[in-house]
Amino acid sequence: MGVYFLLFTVGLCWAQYNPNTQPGRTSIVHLFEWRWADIALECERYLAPSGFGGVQISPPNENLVIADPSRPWWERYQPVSYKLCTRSGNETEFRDMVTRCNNVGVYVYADAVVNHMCGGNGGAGNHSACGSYFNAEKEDFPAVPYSAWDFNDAKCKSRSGDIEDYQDVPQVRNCRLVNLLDLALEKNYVRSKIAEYMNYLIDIGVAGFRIDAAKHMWPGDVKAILDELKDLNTKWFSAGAKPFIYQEVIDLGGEPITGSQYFGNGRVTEFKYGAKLGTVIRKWNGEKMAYLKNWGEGWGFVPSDRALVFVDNHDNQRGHGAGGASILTFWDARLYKMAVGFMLAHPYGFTRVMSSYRWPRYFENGADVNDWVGPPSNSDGSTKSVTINADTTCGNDWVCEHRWRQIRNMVVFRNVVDGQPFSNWWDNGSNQVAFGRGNRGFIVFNNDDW
Ligand code: AAO
Repeated sequence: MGVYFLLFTVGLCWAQYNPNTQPGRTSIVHLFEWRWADIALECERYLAPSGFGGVQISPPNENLVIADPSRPWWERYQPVSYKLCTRSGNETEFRDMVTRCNNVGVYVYADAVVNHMCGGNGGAGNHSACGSYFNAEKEDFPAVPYSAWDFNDAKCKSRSGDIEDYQDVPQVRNCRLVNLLDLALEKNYVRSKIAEYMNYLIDIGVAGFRIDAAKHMWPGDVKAILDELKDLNTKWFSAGAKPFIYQEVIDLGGEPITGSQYFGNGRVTEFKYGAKLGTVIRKWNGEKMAYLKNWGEGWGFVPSDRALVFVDNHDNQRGHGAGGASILTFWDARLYKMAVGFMLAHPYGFTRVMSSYRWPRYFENGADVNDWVGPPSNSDGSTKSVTINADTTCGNDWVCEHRWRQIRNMVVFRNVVDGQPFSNWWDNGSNQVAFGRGNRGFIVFNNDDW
């Protein structure tokens, strides 16, 4: 009895940190901007047989359709309602995707954009993805419904109403992130509308959530919403399973808001990971792979069981968000494979592989002027399907890093060595390193030019 009770309490405490992936499946992949129909196919034909544990999807709720620039990827981060209707697909297609992925043991993690609605200037020339009426100037979103009472304007103390100073905690959490209408999450009504949306996704069968812009919400407000969430759908998950939660908190040090403030709610995205690993693999600032011997908490990262890690994400692969120039992406394919290989071989954190599309990257004065370009699309604005070439790579400008042979094989490696200790480190004092994972795996890296 006593033992049962202990197990039960421990189980509850750890719930939201557990990715809910099937045993022996240790990574998820972000299929950025993919259509639901393509994700369903990819779960069945590739992700399940290759041992991927799950998929992070782009925000599934109705967004602002932006005309200028034309259909940027970031329009998906401007909610208009919680209807499941985007250029990735409608609700029928969403349900079909979740069912088919779940049925082959590959689970779905939704990107939850709940800190805000669309930009305050969201009217001019723009409409909503599924025709829901809204008026951004009046903060009127009848399809939820939210009205001006449900936003934070009165609480924000910055001059412009936007976040101007990341050293000012109330400002970061009460003001508008790049002019996005900031929801008043201390209101029970707003919390309940968000929980209702997330519970709708849970009922359909999702396994967890990336919480977008968590840094811009008070940890207690996030907790209040999470406390209203249901357990996962028992059609696919064991009774009492909680949604996996990972919160997007950019903490590179130097700001008063830290990742650790959010541990009570779930895991956090560890942005230092990709920034530092990129610096090491690029050999910038005198860094070398030999220094990776104490990679993980030894580098000042959050505890391993609180970390969601990645080499690049949809923001910093194109200069948004944070991490800077050191971030490695598919554009630097050789170094990128080494970085992703290291991440997947090393036991630290829960790993997310990025899967991107190619865009016409073009630098002017050090900045990519095409950082806004949306997914490969047809002339009517619809997203192109992901075609598969004879050699298993993807067509139509989908990069499909997760299908790169070295990356796919390292996803398998991580599954095989799951639970085994980091062991037998060797290095040459420079950029040749090797280590084992118990008696199950051993890996060698040579990033010296000899
Ligand atoms: C678009 C337009 C805006 C327009 C707005 C509304 O670009 O001009 O005002 O619409 O009409 C994405 C895009 C945005 C886009 C938005 C909505 O990236 O460009 O705005 O959709 O369509 C902060 C947040 C973080 C956020 C990141 C982009 O903390 O949450 O900015 N990421 C998520 C998503 C992202 C999305 C949103 C949130 C919004 O992943 O795709 O935006 O839903 C510092 C802070 C970070 C801060 C960065 C960037 O970082 O620490 O918290 O991230 O600045 O502002 C060094 C420092 C590092 C610092 C960095 C950059 O590295 O060490 O700490 O420099 O200064």
